[in-house]
Amino acid sequence: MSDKQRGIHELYADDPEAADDIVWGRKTDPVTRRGFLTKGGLVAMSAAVGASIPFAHLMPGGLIPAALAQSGQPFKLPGKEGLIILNDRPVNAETPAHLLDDEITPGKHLFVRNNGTPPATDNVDPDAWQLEIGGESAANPMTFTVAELKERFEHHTYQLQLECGGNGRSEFVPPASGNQWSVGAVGCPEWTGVRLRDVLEHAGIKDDAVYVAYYGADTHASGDPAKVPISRGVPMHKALEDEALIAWAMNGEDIPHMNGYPLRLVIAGWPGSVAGKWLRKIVVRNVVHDGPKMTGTSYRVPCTAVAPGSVVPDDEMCIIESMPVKSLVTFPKSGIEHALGEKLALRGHAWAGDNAVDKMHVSIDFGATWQEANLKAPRNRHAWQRWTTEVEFPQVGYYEVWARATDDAGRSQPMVLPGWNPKGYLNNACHRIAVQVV
Ligand SMILES: Nc1nc2c(c(=O)[nH]1)N[C@H]1C(S)=C(S)[C@@H](COP(=O)(O)O)O[C@H]1N2
Ligand SMILES: [Mo]
Repeated sequence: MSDKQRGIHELYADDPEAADDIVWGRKTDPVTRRGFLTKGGLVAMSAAVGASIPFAHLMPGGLIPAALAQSGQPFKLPGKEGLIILNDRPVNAETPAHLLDDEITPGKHLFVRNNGTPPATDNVDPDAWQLEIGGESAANPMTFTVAELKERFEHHTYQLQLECGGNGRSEFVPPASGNQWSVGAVGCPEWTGVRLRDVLEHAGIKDDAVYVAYYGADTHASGDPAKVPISRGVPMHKALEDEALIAWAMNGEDIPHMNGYPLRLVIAGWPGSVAGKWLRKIVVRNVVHDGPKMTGTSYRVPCTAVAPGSVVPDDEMCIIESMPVKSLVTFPKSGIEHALGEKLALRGHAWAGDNAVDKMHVSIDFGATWQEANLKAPRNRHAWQRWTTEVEFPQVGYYEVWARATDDAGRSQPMVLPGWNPKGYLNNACHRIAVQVV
């Protein structure tokens, strides 16, 4: 796994043909070294360079289009726009804060966090896709097609926020291994599906049930078919809440392939890792689920604060549940120039795991004074909340706008990095942007 952000050159430097496959789905002919673009790959590359490519069939495999190589612009994953690729195998990509400005995150701007290799697009047939319900605490194990789920259970639509537990990891000192997310492993699209609760109750939940977990159709990065890349879960009370969905649609359309097509769990407010993509199987467990990435330092943090760099005994590590209060400045983009004497309009989103956000403040003087911003109610529980305000600058120069949310339990975001933990989870320090007043 790479330690820093990967630009297109670095990605191609390692293994240009693998990079080609990841970015465009382009395969290289072993004899002629010509690249073969799939139709979708050609569309993606054309969109990225800004025009159709008449001689695409003559382009060598592994070649970075000069339009991208020279502009240094972030390159494109099919179906995604403006994302920054942090790792190529598996693909992980985050969204720059200013591209998260929409109230409802469009599919092209939703981050991608893969622990293994997604099922190949050609192998996903939504009509044949089956979801199995099992586990020792499911009274009547059963299987549903997507069509059966849609027919048998009531449909629900909620705007639900997903945030990777490691969002913000890049700031930890000493550094934590894993994808070096800055602030963009978060998004809040609108999801449509059936309630996990309705499906589980249909299958029958035994009295001894304590946990619900998932298995997806992705495969382990090692290629070993016996290994599962990730299988996580939540306690019953979280699995049975109204907003926990088995979803087939995002923003009224099919879920993007990289985000779990054709079926995924959406369980909001907890680390995104509980929201299983390419959903194949749900298990009702009579123990706390023990699948890959449930144990050790994965999605677990010291139960009480430890000194940075400590080795924490296993029995002093606790599974992350609700994510902490956090916010983003999504407008303007960091680094803008702004004219002295004009008010600067600011806006962003704030969220607080299972809680709601109660207050939002901004500062232009490195946190010495704070001004309260307007804050909207969420569309529904577990949706992020829009905040807006205006600030005025006293003279020309370099400023930072800092944003700080407070949840309904009175907890605020810290200004600096919160509690260190071995894998760098739960960094909810204030987001800041640079403004040059001229
Ligand atoms: N099957 C499967 N589900 C998964 C993952 C995965 O690798 N495989 N990654 C998880 C993690 S760690 C996160 S943060 C979210 C990310 O969802 P997204 O890629 O749609 O943004 O999916 C979760 N569900
Ligand atoms: Mo994650």
